[in-house]
Amino acid sequence: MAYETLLYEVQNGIATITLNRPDVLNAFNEQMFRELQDVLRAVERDEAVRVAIVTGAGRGFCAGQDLAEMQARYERPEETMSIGEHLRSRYNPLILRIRNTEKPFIAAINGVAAGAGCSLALACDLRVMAETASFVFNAFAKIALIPDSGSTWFLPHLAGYARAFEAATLIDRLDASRALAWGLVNAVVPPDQVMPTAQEWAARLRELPARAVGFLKRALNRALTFTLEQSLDYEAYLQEMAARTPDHRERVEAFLRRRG
Ligand code: T3D
Repeated sequence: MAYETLLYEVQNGIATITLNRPDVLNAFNEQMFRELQDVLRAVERDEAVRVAIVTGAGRGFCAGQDLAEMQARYERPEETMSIGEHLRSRYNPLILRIRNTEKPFIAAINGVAAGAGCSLALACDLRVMAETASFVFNAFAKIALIPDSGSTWFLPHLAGYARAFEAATLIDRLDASRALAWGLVNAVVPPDQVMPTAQEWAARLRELPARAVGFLKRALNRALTFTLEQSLDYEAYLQEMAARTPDHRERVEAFLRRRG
């Protein structure tokens, strides 16, 4: 299927989703929500897809909500939904789909990420960032909103409360080196190495047993809100299922064969 606001391709088990509205730094509009939901469903359902990469076309990763479209909504309030409804029906399902699918997502942050564009990056399981890229969390504050689409949750979990508060208020451009130091990204590389690095990670993830990676993702996500007791119990539950996969037995046998 051809999309207008994004590019989607699957090669050797790796899906690449490129947000493609470069003139507005890949800001989200209504069409992009529809198309993104569609490709996220495709990633989830297509058994050939093992890993997904999200990136942006041009010099930006994603500038968050398209402000021209937001303004247009305000000009015809009788026809459109409230901002709360907009978040619940557009952004939140995207974020939850990325977090809840068992397939790993990698954000290849090629350029600036602002507002909900930051949230999209933080929802992914791994992030590689260009050394020239930056996060603009205070884009929300600058238009008198609060961080949304998960940023009030992701930021303190990844960077701690004080840094989350600082990022959301005082920092105009959180550069790549600070993002790395704060644990917001896994690696910072020269701009021309962003996609190759994401692809290399994706290729390595693709070689791991898919169910085990999926169970890991579920366990780590739950651990963020669980007690130790709950995590121990959930690990035991998921491990039962992991141990029943053919991959587990085969890999144990293969290990022993190599030794024997
Ligand atoms: O609707 C709801 O449900 C609520 C959800 C809210 C979620 C949110 O994301 S709220 C936050 C929305 N995003 C922003 O406020 C970011 C606005 N953009 C910026 O602050 C800056 O553009 C950046 C810091 C991201 C980058 O700055 P810079 O100097 O590198 O680029 P620029 O010149 O400002 O932008 C380049 C073009 O992109 C420019 O268009 P032009 O002049 O070349 O024709 C600019 O207008 C356009 N652009 C950038 N961001 C947006 C945008 N157009 C529409 N919406 C944008 N968000």
